[in-house]
Amino acid sequence: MDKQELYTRAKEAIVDADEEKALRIIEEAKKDNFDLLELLLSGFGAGNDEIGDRFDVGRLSLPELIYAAEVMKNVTNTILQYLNEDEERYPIQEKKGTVILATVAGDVHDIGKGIVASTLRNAGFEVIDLGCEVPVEVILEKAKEHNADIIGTSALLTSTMSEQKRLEKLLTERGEKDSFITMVGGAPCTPRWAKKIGAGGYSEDAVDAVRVALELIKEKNKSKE
Ligand code: B12
Repeated sequence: MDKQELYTRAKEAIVDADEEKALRIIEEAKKDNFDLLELLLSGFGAGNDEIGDRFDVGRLSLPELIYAAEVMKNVTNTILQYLNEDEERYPIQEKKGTVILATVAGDVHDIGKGIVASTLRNAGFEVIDLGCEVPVEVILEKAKEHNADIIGTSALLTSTMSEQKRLEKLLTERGEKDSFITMVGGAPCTPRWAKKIGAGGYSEDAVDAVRVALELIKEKNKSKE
């Protein structure tokens, strides 16, 4: 099957909130040995963008958005489960470090964070996923408890991005800025935003998140020498 055709069908399945079709596409892709992570991000992900845009311009109601998002969440979980079982493509790695991940307070969007958790785990990080709507104070407390190397926060709403800034401020106030590497992500975040608030890193997607995390850990270990 043609990759582009597969991605178009994946996008349509999310836009139509057709879970049966979506799961069928995953099985077909698996059988034909397509990269399931890429299918998730570029195929089904494009459907997610489309429903977001339709919601934005009033072509989709909130219940419709919720319904389609539920399909996307199940699709994501199915693919992540397959990826976690795929030891050939993702062999067990030596431990690279510990990451605390959370979606910030006031924000329930957790699909993207879940994907980032999975790619980081497959790359050898121990990931403690605190879920969504997590206050920065709790994030910091957990980071200390687990002696984390990296704190990654996800924000999908322009109104909740300020929590990422609050985390940096809290770290500075407590004199703990050098204790943790911070990474920010979520659709409204940009490298500029990360720089502005003083976060250690930013990445646009779950694949790049691994590259950035590995780089930052390497830098941290070098500065310890
Ligand atoms: C699905 C969805 C929902 C679902 C969420 C379900 C869930 N469990 O996550 C539901 C229906 C619940 C929902 C609710 C709402 N939503 Co909504 N939602 C979306 C939608 C369509 C997709 C988000 C998504 O899952 N994307 C797919 C994932 C894979 O992408 P991602 O999250 O960006 O993650 C990737 C990267 O950003 C990065 N990444 C993510 N996190 C992190 C973290 C780190 C550390 C790193 C390094 C990288 C990283 O890697 C990920 C994988 O590649 C977006 C539109 C869009 N295109 O973003 C709107 C959107 C985010 N929602 C929006 C709105 C307005 C809302 C509501 C306020 C609607 C309402 N009136 O109630 C509520 C808010 C509820 C709340 N308090 O949080 C707006 C936000 C507008 C704004 N500028 O703030 C958007 C942009 C839609 C729009 N165009 O209007 N939503």
